[in-house]
Amino acid sequence: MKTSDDTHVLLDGFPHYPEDEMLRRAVAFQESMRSRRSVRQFSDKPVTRDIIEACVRTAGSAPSGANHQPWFFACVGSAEKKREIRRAAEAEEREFYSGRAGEEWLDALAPIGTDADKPYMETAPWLICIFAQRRGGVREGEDRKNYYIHESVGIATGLLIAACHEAGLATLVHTPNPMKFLNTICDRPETEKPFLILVAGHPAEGAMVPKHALIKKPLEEIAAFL
Ligand code: IYR
Repeated sequence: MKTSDDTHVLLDGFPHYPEDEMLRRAVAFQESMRSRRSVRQFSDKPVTRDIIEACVRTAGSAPSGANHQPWFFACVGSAEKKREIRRAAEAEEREFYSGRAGEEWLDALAPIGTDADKPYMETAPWLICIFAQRRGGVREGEDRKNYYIHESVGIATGLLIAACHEAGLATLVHTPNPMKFLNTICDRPETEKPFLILVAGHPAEGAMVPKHALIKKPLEEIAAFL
């Protein structure tokens, strides 16, 4: 085992719980996440920036390839920018729904009931535009190759969604394709690839969710213990 030296420190602050407490916490988190839904009807009720900042800090704590943290979260709250993003996204979505998607894909989406109209992109208080960085490094200004970029940004996004849910924020993963317009609107360099948009806010009163999304595979179907 490593001992403390110039490059390592002792694992500090890691929580240790009695076994019954471990199970209680695991089940409590599972219960909490069980009420997470992808929401497509948002309220315009504001959400303060400090709540979003805390959630993004959680996302930024994710493990990543060589700890390069190859992500950037452009948190868009300005009405004009949200409108610009909605316009550009809807233009792509119109192409998608009117042919680009193909029959099989549209068939798979039918039970969710989505279409090219995305009014919630303006109604929701925040659009968190997530970018993946091909190059970077640990320290500001570094220009090194990044590794496992999609895995890393995917993990960070998962933590962000969980953090939002814990804070009482509804979210929607939105991926218009292509999303290159986000670089211009969010003022991000060409070397960054838009990963997805996370819509965040309070759900609208009376918001509906598709029954299809309530079907979750049982443990036996998603896991094996070998
Ligand atoms: N981006 C489109 C289409 C879409 C695709 C998948 I896969 C979904 O799970 C949901 C929607 C849209 O947002 O409508």
